[in-house]
Amino acid sequence: MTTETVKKAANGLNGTVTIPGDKSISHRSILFSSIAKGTSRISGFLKGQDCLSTIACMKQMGVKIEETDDTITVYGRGFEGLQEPERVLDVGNSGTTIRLLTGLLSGTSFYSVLEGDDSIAKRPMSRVTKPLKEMGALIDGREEGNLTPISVRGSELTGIDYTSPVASAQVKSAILLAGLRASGVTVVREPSVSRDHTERMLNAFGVHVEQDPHKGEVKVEGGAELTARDVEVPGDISSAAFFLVAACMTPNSSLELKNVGINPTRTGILDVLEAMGASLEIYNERTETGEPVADIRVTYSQLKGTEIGGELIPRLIDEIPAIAVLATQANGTTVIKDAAELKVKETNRIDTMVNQLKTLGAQIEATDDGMIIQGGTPLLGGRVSSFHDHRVGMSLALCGLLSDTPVVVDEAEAVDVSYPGFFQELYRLK
Ligand code: SPQ
Repeated sequence: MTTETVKKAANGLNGTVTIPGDKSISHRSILFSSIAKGTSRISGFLKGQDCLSTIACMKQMGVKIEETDDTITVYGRGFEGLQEPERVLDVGNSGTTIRLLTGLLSGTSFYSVLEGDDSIAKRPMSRVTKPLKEMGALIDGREEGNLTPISVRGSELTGIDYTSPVASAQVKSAILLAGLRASGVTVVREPSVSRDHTERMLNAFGVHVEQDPHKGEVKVEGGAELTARDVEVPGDISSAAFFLVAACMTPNSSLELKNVGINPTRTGILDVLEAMGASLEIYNERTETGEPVADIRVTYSQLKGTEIGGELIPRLIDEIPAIAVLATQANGTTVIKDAAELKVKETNRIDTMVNQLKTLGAQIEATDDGMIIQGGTPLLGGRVSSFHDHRVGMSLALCGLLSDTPVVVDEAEAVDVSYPGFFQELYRLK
């Protein structure tokens, strides 16, 4: 177990941070280039544990993938080029890997088994296995296919018209990946629009995905083939979030965040920061492999509490732990609702954040679908744990920037899942 100690940043945080590659887009770049025909070169790839798990799984299926310091080269041989893995596919801590792979494996001609770590063993899989079974997929697992290990025997699939009860990019993507191998058309509808990296990247690989964001609907036709192409992965706004929050709440701070993905399905945190009165400048806007990217300047200012819910939630779901920390420092109360999905992440992020923040002096209460945070509360030093949840670990670390005595974060190695080098970067900016 690794422990990190974060001390007060009396002079604020200042400097430039180049944001590491987007985790969601990095996963998809490996999956899609593996089933495409031809060679794809991926730059800006996030070498976090989760994305390395996706690479390891695809290699087990016979895909040749070469890694150098700044490029990943994938030699795709088409969907038919995938081979039956000899051993269980280990997804580590990655929900994205297991959910998207289950969809992709459903339409193969072979047998495979997926499992991961203790956290993956608790995360619900029926949200993807249920619709996939409706398409004809032969899937099993504990609790009738809800829990790992998950076995998939590849089979003939038929397109479906599926209305998902949750706004989830993992559900949508798993069904679309199966839809590529199914006969007929596959339609996925969701209550509000989740991140659309799968749709954008499939389009970039030559597959026509029809999107109607007003209806929350996407459509793909079976049989479409992917053509290899080079991919530039933008920086992850979910990683930038920790520095956005750090600068907003630590007096004397001003940070320049370079290379931040600003896909509108992910920028809920920017909307919230603006509503709270943050000082943000977004500039140098450009597009990389169909994804909007920009640089952001963020400067300390006194913020006010806000209410977060509804369609905003899928656009900032992974940033809620960091927003909860920020809300302790705003004037007034912040209410986060409609976020029950937080309960099925790497940990139950409502309970973990509420319990851990309370030990640091925060006035925060859990609700059924979110939390209520009283602002203007001084944070205290103390010992907390990430509970093996990368976003919890990084969010709690930010509290140490303000507390008079240090915040000690146990199980700090969890951050390697999405942001290797996070603590070094945080210490460098003081
Ligand atoms: O991959 P994993 O473990 O599910 O990662 C998380 C995270 O915090 O990094 C969630 F725990 O991000 C998900 C995100 O919450 C990544 C993701 C994707 O790449 O498609 C989509 C979201 O999950 P969901 O369940 O809403 O589809």
